[in-house]
Amino acid sequence: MSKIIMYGDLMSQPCRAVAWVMIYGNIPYELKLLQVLKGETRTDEYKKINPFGKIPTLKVDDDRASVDSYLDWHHLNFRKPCFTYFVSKFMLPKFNVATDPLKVEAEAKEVAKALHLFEKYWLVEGKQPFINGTDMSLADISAYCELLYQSCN
Ligand SMILES: N[C@@H](CCC(=O)N[C@@H](CS)C(=O)NCC(=O)O)C(=O)O
Repeated sequence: MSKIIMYGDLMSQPCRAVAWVMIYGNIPYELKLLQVLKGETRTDEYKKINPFGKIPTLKVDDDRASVDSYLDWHHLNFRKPCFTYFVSKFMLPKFNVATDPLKVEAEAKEVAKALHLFEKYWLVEGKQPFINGTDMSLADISAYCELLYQSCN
């Protein structure tokens, strides 16, 4: 396996967590420093490496990397908007709880945004059928399960 490259800033908690794993695990890695406070995570150049402009980013020579990356992204960026909308649109009305139509409309827009990002980045503009390219994984099924209940009524 080639050396892991980590793009990060050690003032970031998630970056320090990864650095600790490297140190304690004696895993050779190269740190490419990016300073968040100088906006170095927001440049077009860095967004070619991580389109979300976040650190840490790990470059690893491993088939599981895209699955792990997706699952990290999934919970706050895909599941959260899908689940929030599902609760307002389908669950609350079943229990006769009043919902604010404007809020539900805003939540539907968040689902649409998440879907757009999902297709654009994780399915590479829809050019690949699965998140890791060719094989279905937990990442794809996790996304599918969130989408499936969007068609409940
Ligand atoms: N691992 C998570 C969170 C990582 C995170 O929150 N990183 C912060 C630094 S602690 C960051 O990249 N901030 C830069 C920015 O938002 O421009 C992700 O990739 O979404």
